[in-house]
Amino acid sequence: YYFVEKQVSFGPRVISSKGWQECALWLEKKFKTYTKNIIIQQAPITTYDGKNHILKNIIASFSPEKNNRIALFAHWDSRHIADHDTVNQNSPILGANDGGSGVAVLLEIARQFSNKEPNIGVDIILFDAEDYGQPENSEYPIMQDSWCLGSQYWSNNLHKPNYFARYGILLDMVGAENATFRHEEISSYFASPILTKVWRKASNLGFGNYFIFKKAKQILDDHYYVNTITGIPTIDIIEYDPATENNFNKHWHTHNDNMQNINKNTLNAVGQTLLEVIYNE
Ligand code: AHN
Ligand code: ZN
Repeated sequence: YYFVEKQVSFGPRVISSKGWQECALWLEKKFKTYTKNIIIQQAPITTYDGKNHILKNIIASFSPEKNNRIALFAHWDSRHIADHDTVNQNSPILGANDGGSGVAVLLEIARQFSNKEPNIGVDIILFDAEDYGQPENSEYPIMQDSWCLGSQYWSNNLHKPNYFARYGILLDMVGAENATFRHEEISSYFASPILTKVWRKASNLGFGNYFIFKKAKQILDDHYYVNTITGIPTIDIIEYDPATENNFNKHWHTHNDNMQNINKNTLNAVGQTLLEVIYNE
């Protein structure tokens, strides 16, 4: 919870902004207290609005010498607009849940690993520029693959030659009260056994109210590029809300995606489940 709060304290983390720069430095510094194996991947990108930036993917590795490894992913940027809000659509959002929550859980997992190393190697990979996708009402020409620029870059330019992981887990919007996570279609297609493993573990731990054995329609997210480009079977743990029109969290891409949208029990359910999965590998 504190790690979400800290990220949000920098303000919106939109690529090239002051909040983004300061948060990147803090993330790097924080990860360095948990492992000495940090890689910052930088690359030029052009977004759908014709702007040029240098993206930063932040990678923290545990037991980098081990061949038997898994990868954990989240995006650390926040959206540059509030295109699903009714007010102030042109100002950037805090992204406490959308961005902050996944990173926070992975920071806590890194902190745990610094006390007790798992048997397998683990790479924690924070993608930049996931959320700079082209809005539906955009006046710019349609740009293909405008979302998930950091994961596209990493998938095409792995941080180590011949890098491979047995499987990957992406966290996206894992912090809201009473969130539910379902078997999303792309995850099922590429990594069904991993879904089963994680959801079973969650049930055994008493988190069956969060991890539900039901299907959800496909979501274009970072795991799509990881699966299709790298071949690392990767699932997406992402909130599915049957009550909203888009089935995302009700505060998705609005200014209400702030600390009030964050719940400690949900963060705990996700973090504890991942730790149990990883320490049992
Ligand atoms: C689309 O809206 C196309 N994908 C959702 C990916 C996303 C945005 N996750 C968080 N913010
Ligand atoms: Zn988003």
